[in-house]
Amino acid sequence: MEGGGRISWMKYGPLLSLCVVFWAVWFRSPQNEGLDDRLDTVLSSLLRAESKVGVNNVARPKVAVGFGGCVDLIVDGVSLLNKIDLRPSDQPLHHDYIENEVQLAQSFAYFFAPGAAAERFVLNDTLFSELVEASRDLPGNRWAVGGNAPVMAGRMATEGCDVLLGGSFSPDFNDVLSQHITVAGNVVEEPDIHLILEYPSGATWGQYTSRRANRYIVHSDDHNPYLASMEDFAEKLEDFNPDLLVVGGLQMMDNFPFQSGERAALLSRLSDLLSSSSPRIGVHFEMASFVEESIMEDLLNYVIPYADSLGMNEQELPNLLSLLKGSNITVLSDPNPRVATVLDQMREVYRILNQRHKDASAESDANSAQVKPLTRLHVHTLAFQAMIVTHGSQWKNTMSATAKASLTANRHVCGSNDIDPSKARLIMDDSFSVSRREGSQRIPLQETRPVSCWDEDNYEICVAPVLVCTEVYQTAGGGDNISAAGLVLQI
Ligand SMILES: *[C@@H]1O[C@H](CO)[C@@H](O)[C@H](O)[C@H]1NC(C)=O
Ligand SMILES: *[C@@H]1O[C@H](CO)[C@@H](O)[C@H](O)[C@H]1NC(C)=O
Ligand SMILES: CC(=O)N[C@H]1CO[C@H](CO)[C@@H](O)[C@@H]1O
Repeated sequence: MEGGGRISWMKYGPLLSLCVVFWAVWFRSPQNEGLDDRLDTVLSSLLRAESKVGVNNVARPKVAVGFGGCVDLIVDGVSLLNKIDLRPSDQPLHHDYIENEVQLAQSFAYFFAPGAAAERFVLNDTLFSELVEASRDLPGNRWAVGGNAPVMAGRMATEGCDVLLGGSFSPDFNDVLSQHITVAGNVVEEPDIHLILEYPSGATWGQYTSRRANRYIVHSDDHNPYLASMEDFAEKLEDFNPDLLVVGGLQMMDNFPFQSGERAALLSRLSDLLSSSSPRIGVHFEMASFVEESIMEDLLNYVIPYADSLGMNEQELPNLLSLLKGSNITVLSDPNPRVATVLDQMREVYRILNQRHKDASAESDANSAQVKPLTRLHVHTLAFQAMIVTHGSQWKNTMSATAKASLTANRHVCGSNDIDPSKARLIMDDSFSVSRREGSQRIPLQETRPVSCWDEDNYEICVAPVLVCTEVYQTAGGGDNISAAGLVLQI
């Protein structure tokens, strides 16, 4: 597919240069002012939508979040590869996991050019340590609390929740967590390290140029795949009595060399935990970059049937959908999908999962494990946020939550709580079609009411444009911050 990409570049190169010139001229013209006004209006309208409802700060909502966590070492991806002298591979290839440098170069090249988020297990300890060592003294590197669960927990604590966090951390890790977070799990001496190779839009590595900012993550965890904190978490859960239970971080089990049956046993234990929690408690599952087909099957059996709510990005949505339709995993999808495409995929995931729920409930008797219908689906993309929420379900304030998710995307990627319109850009079109079906309604993007919500079937859909950050501080952890921010207004 890369070959195809190059050919079209050659063919359309001259046309493209012309467009770039136009673009540059246009941006220097007075029209630019109109554009700035528009952005300012969208920003102030989103802020207004976000502040319409607040988190209840008196009785702080209680959220339990599992599992695991790590220390993120964040580096500029291309600088790291250059430092270890890894030459760009002329064979971009997908690998389920990474065993050597050649595979790393091929896998990185595969995702870097389109700018698609990816996360891979490194089976080779020597290679992983070499990468970490090389990153330690790379200029501009940063260490941060990482892992889906701690990031979501952190965001929720910041937004006014009390959090029970399931994970095994080192003592100094515990010290940097918010005072509103209580940890359930063991203490470990050596935390797992995740190496985050960030790259901005337009970065080059040999013959490759990235089409959007994103990151490629490598890890080689010893602790996280075993969900070691689960028992302690389950025990503390009863007393904690949360309003919401959030599960993430399960991708650390993807392609991990488990003993036979080990993973299924862990996930089966998790499914007991989820199904035995009070039906009153909402359960949210945050998807991630999964490539192993059997673990996706396990998720469909052990986790997703017990979740009321799912969160995912534009790569994870088509991946889940294709599996639900009986096809193979999709490793790479369009990193900049249109609204209509995403909404159609969301409707289908919603329909199939709820049909499965109906079938499962019809088969089982009243005493069997409590499977739940899907009542909330949140998809975060670079250009927009989209949510489906079932009418009459427990989820409140969908419009404001979508606005908050959208603002959080900019806050996270720019690394600042205050949004600077001069570092933002609207990339969603002036109007969008609600479906790819012919004759579908088009909805204009109104600057003064940027979040569009409408009813369909038995649910409401809301779509909000993202003020895409143009001076990227960090993309990793974005989905977790965004998902968590959306959830806090809905409980
Ligand atoms: C693991 O990585 C090291 C360092 O890059 C390399 O020398 C070794 O050949 C790799 N092992 C395997 C099994 O590929
Ligand atoms: C889909 O998966 C099956 C079974 O794992 C495999 O044999 C087949 O080659 C895959 N097809 C594609 C198009 O990747
Ligand atoms: C860059 C950014 O704002 N990310 C935030 C995501 O959430 C974690 C946990 O709350 C924060 O520490 C990060 O600052």
